[in-house]
Amino acid sequence: MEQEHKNRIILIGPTMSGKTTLAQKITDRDLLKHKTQSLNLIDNFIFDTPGEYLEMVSYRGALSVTSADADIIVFVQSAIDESTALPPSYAALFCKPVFGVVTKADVASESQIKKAIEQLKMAGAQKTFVVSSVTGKGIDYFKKAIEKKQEGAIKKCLVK
Ligand SMILES: Nc1nc2c(ncn2[C@@H]2O[C@H](COP(=O)(O)OP(=O)(O)O)[C@@H](O)[C@H]2O)c(=O)[nH]1
Ligand SMILES: [Mg+2]
Repeated sequence: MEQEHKNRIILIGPTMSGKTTLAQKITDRDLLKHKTQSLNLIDNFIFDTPGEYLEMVSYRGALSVTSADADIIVFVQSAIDESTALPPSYAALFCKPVFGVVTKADVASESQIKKAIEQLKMAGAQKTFVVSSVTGKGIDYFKKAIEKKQEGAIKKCLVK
């Protein structure tokens, strides 16, 4: 029988996009304040990754390998970051549900948030969320979404 377990997520996004702070907020944990240097599995359900794994193309393989152990891929984009390191249609590589999270909503304008959502959609995120890890806005909604069973997970990648 297949073992029931809590969905595991992997946070993927550039350096400073707010991945570690988001993981901290979701788990109510005080994580180390220093920069994320390596892959961390937090509370056995969140993979926090260094931004370099995305930014440096030669490291991207590490994200693909780790994503095999995740149930949901989560792209993270800061609303106040003009650029994005997420390649167009990046989600297609994972063959799994891909969510997108816009962080830093507390310090962003409506148009910045809108642009960040667009960037996540361009990267292939199927569902998007807007949060602030400072005020807690949107965090509970996002937490509930990742706890849901991901039935009929996206299998588009299997179709040639
Ligand atoms: N205002 C605001 N700052 C945030 C938020 N999330 C993260 N930050 C700040 O953004 C910086 C980078 O966050 P961090 O979680 O280390 O990013 P990471 O490199 O993606 O792990 C830190 O100074 C955080 O305090 C947020 O929702 N709002
Ligand atoms: Mg980090």
